[in-house]
Amino acid sequence: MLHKFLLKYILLFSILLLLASCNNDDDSDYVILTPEKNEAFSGGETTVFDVSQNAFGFQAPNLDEENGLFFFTGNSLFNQNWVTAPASTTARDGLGPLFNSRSCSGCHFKDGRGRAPKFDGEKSTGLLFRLSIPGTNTVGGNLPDPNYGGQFQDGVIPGILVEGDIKITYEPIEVTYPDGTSVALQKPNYSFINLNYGPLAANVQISPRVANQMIGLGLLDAVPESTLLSFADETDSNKDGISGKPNYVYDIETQSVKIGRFGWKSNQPNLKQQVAGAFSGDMGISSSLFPDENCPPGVDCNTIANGGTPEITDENLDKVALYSSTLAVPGRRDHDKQEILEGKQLFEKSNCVACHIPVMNTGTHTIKALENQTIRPYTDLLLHDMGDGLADNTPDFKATGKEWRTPPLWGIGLIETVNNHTNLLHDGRARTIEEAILWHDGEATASKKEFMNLAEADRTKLIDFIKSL
Ligand code: HEC
Ligand code: HEC
Ligand SMILES: [Ca+2]
Ligand SMILES: [Ca+2]
Ligand SMILES: [Ca+2]
Repeated sequence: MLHKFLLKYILLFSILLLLASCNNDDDSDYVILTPEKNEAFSGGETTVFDVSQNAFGFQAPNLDEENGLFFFTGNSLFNQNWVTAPASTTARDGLGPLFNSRSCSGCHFKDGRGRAPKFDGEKSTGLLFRLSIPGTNTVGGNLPDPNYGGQFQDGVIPGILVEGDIKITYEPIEVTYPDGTSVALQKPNYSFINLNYGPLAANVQISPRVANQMIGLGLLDAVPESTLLSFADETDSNKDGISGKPNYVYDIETQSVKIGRFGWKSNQPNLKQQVAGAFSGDMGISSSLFPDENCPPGVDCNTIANGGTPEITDENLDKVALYSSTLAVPGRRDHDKQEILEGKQLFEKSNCVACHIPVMNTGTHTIKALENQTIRPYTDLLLHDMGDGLADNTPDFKATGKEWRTPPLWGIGLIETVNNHTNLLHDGRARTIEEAILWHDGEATASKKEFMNLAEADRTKLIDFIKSL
């Protein structure tokens, strides 16, 4: 009996061995891949391991007690709805007159990624539209549309007309892999309807942008400028088709030009200005950096009750900036599995790492917890020409109408858990990681082709690696 049993297993084992050797059709020997030291800690000591819907919402665990208290207040200013003035809650009044959302979390739901509306008229999903006309202002920024300003707002306080509504339609575009598999991409078309303040300028430039996940932003702020410049190759001197250039933008507080790091075109120099810009443009809350209300033409905003001058105090603005700087980075899942490590190799082989730079170190920062960390953000924070398909045809300081910042890929696999969708890219057009890759063009053409030439099983491994980030 036992003898028969053994024989059966020996037979099975030899068949398996045979199969394995047949499968081994490349000439490389099978090697066990191992992860790098601390590879699971994408945010260094700020990393948190949690895979719940709150995965993006944790305070960096190494934050000191005082900053922990600021984080707590910043969190509530981020989550709670702001209200129209005058109100009993004077710390949170002054909403509007024009706004896109009543709270930061209306767009960055659970500190995560926004998406395009699912139906006409769905509000505060995290997609907004920057408006501009050709030309630049005295500090190199964009000129606003004469009637609708620098951003289209589809919300308004009572007694004033809303700017209008947005309608989105999608055009299908088919892409076929060399192996014959095809994927249907969708390209968005936007129209602005029910406009209440006259037409948009004939030459208006429209830049759709979706809200980013809020994790690890202070770490990106703490990467030394010299590190970012070492990634740049503006004239493509190494002739790999990839240039990478820094944006240089206006810093309002210091009234000087600084390297840009935040926003889809690296159009903001630091988090305080990014946050103050959001309070102003997205919610109609004035601050010391943006003291003026966005006032529609023909409306006298001085006759509208405001929430103070400015509406958010410097103290509270600093707390929201601190909050935005110190959200923990989620740790990797399954980073040591063979298939994931193979996917990582394919990601390197396809030269995705030329822009999505895997690892770097932070330097000094006013927030000690962010200093001297080894981080794995998968970005260079630089601008790249991504081709006509993704172009918004809107320059932004040094960024052209075809250039976008390489977005950090950390946490990307958890967007589905946190936000219940998998929509990616600057306007949320990609419905999957695969679609996002297939939209790559311009400087990323060669890299995308490498991906498309992989066998289907290898494409899946590469995508699963990205999901583990
Ligand atoms: C109407 C939707 C909306 C609201 C409300 C909103 N945001 Fe955003 N947020 C965005 C979009 C869109 C971007 C990308 C902006 C860009 O590319 O210029 C963004 C970007 C950011 C970034 C930079 C992220 C990065 O990766 O560079 C920070 C920080 C941020 N928002 C903080 C806030 C804070 C704080 C508030 C509340 C005061 C807020 N946001 C309110 C939509 C929104
Ligand atoms: C030339 C630089 C460059 C290369 C090479 C490159 N990317 Fe990207 N990647 C970008 C930029 C820029 C974007 C943002 C484009 C946009 O939003 O319109 C992006 C976006 C993405 C996104 C969506 C991120 C998000 O948060 O929405 C994924 C996923 C991605 N890239 C994966 C890859 C993979 C996989 C490869 C290799 C096959 C690759 N990239 C190669 C620059 C690059
Ligand atoms: Ca206001
Ligand atoms: Ca407007
Ligand atoms: Ca180059």
